[in-house]
Amino acid sequence: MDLPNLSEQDLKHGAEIGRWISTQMQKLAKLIGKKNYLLMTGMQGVGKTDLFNHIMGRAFARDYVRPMPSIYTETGKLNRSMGLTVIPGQTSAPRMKAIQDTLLGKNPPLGIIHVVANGYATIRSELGDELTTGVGKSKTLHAYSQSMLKSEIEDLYQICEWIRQAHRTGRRPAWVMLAVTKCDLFVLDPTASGRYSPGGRGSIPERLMKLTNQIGSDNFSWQAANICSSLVPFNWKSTLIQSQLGVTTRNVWLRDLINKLLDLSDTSGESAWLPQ
Ligand SMILES: Nc1nc2c(ncn2[C@@H]2O[C@H](COP(=O)(O)OP(=O)(O)OP(=O)(O)O)[C@@H](O)[C@H]2O)c(=O)[nH]1
Ligand SMILES: [Mg+2]
Repeated sequence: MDLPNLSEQDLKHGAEIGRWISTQMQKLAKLIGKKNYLLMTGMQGVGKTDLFNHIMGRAFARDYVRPMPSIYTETGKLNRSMGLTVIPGQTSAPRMKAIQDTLLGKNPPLGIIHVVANGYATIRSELGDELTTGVGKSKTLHAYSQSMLKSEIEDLYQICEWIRQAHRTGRRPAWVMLAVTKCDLFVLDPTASGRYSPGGRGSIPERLMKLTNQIGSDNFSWQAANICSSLVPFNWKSTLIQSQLGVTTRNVWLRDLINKLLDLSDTSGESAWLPQ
């Protein structure tokens, strides 16, 4: 087989991706030994790590620093018998491969928490060229969020397809919790709830309904929950959106989400950390 002509830089980049895949796979291999876990998915910058840190209680530490883009899988325990694993939302192929391998592997998760953010996914300047290409070229917040919404739909469609395939050989994942995060930024937007709620009409609820019909409602269900984590402003170019919710609402929503996850996991008798 002829090897392609690779530059020094290509080789360095390839080695980085290779190391990433190998770490990912080692973590996934460990997971195979753990029977019960939930998987958190969602595209880059939607707020997975921040939500994970809030669910785990880590975000309530005084010295909590809001997350940078994740490179590695993040893992924790929802309670004594239920793990929680977050797959980083990098746009690259290794991320999709990690999700595919987890869902179609020997030990798929019991349920999926799929995080969406109504088009408010964050692009970080640390990622350099993302700001000058694709969605990064959007001139207005409206154009930016429309583009991000389109990506959210594509992302969920792919995951739905893998869930369907996973059910050909087993019964997991048994449910999807659509975590509609960053709600503090769009709580007053009347179109947002219809976009995600089970009774709503939009590509996302329609795709999840279709998935339920494909798999059968005895074996699969989905629901949506409004949620938020760090209550910080969002800005795109010259438009700034302020956070419109307080910590009390945030904590109530968070507690409700944790309880729902425990109920769905059928481990509600055991107490997890709960915000007051
Ligand atoms: N206003 C507001 N900002 C949030 C919320 N959740 C997350 N953010 C911010 O959104 C940015 C991205 O959050 P992350 O949790 O790092 O996103 P991620 O999905 O883990 O991103 P990757 O690691 O790149 O996949 C951070 O600056 C967060 O502080 C939220 O509920 N409300
Ligand atoms: Mg992250």
